Amino acid sequence: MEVSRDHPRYRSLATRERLAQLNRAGIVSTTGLIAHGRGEAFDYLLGERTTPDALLAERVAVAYLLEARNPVISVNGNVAALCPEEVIALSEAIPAKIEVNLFHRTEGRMEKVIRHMEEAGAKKVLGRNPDAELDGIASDRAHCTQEGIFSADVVLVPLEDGDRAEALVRAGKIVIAIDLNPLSRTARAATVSIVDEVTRALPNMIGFVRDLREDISRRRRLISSYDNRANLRKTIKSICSYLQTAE
Ligand code: PTJ
Repeated sequence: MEVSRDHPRYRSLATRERLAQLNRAGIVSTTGLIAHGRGEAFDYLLGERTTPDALLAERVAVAYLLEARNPVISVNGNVAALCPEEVIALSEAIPAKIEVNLFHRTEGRMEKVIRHMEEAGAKKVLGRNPDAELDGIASDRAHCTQEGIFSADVVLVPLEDGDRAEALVRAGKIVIAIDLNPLSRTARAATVSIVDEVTRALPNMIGFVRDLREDISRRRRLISSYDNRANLRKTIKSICSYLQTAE
């Protein structure tokens, strides 16, 4: 379906259309469409903007990624569909590895999502040959690579399910979530919870890499002074005050 550029909700409709197309192509799962709708609802409640609390979390997340020994960006169907170029740009800026890890995993879908990332310009995408398994995950998401997620010290997980976020934390990793729902299990479990839309969060983070790359002491100050629980509480308060002022 062609979406008119004059429509007041053009961006939202065009994104939905893209996700629907990539669902037909086997890249986005059907439940990925439902997850997107939930994300849109939370984004409305946030005023469809990046809050100051999200900006702080994005800065702290970049500080962690720059400090990491083996940082990995985990990519699922929705993320591959929404922002492949931004994932690649962030992975090159840090630098961090990219690994595809799917909730609804089939060999065919893994190949399609990995190829989609490669066609967008990714030079190396992990996930084709999983040789390790994370403990404590009932789903196929446990399969991962030794080189990537399994040995990572910092993992960025945009649009994650709660089980794997908790398992990654239990495995001793720093987990950075991007999730529009500040009440989700993922947001509660993560070390840094970025409550922002993924296509707004990643460009901000790419900008922060430039600011923080040379400034080690500022990075460490950001990390040591950050309180994720307090930041999530502020986000929930900003949703409440936005709702009170919205007409
Ligand atoms: O591609 P697969 O098979 O790995 O499946 C991916 C999904 C997203 C279906 C899977 O990871 C899943 O079921 O996730 P959940 O548990 O529905 O969680 C997704 C979270 O991401 C929800 O809390 C949504 O509010 C949030 N979300 C949805 N769209 C966005 C978002 N957060 C940031 N930006 C978005 N665009």
